[in-house]
Amino acid sequence: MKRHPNNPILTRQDIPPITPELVDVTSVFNPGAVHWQGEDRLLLRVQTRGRETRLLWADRMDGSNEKWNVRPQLVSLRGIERLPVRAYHVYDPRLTVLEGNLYGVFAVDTDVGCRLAIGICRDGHHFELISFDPDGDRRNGVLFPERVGGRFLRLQRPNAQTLAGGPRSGSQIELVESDDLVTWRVVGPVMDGRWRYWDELIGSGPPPIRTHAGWLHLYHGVATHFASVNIYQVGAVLLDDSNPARVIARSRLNLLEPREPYELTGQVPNVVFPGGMLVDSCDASGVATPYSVLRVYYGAADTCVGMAMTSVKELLDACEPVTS
Ligand code: BMA
Repeated sequence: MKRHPNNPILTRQDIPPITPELVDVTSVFNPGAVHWQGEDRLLLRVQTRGRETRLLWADRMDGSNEKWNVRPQLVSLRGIERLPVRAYHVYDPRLTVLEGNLYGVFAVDTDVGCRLAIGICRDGHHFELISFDPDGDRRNGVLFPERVGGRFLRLQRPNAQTLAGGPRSGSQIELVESDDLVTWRVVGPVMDGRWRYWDELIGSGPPPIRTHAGWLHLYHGVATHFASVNIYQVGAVLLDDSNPARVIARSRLNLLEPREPYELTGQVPNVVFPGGMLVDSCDASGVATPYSVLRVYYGAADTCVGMAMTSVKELLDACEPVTS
């Protein structure tokens, strides 16, 4: 993947003050991305000096320079305040347009662990809560952009492991399905981390996109280096078109790793964390072609936002067949 020359494309200096909520913020990172009603948008995770999490929209200002205008209005996930558990942080949004509606899948930090929530954006700004996992510690939930076999599908990562220092993570991505986007049942495991290599712990990146070869999906992998340091990188996987629980091919190498100073140093060092991807063009049936250009938006060191470009062909070429 090729980093944009203007990286990092968004830093804390780009966040407009919203008194008293957002003044002199600490960081902006891990955005979701979407092409919605003719416009490109990012949904930014912003952290205050109180380590509170806020969400803000950014609208693209021009085609190629990666200049974004951050809206000076907080984004809410309405309904979260009515839950029986207290939600402290709503973060790492993944955005999907599905049957004409814009949805966000959010990680929610609560007293009882991390939960996945889905919101629908009806007014173009805020989200309304439509689904909240009552139990099960999970993160990195992403909705498929269409039904498969008549069902809605989501990838997610159960947090089954505790990292040195406390945070819960996991080494398996699983597929779940739903008839109504509200309640979800497990279909089965999709892929596991590869212990001792770049992707020991894993989690979905941006929502998968449909190509003629299958569902193309970016994920993040964490190398734990014998619990001495966590290095977050990006790789790709190709899932079967009609049975996305089946992996067809997967990248052996990572395709983006922390190398630039703003990725190596920051609040959490050595992190590139992909959450959003914009596809420049699709064919007449809405399927990405080999030459579709992909813009990948990622959090760098939990401090700022970077963009790296690639194409469907480059990602497919990087994936090696998986036999099982
Ligand atoms: C993960 C999540 C991400 C974060 C990453 C690196 O577990 O918390 O939001 O970017 O760790 O700190």
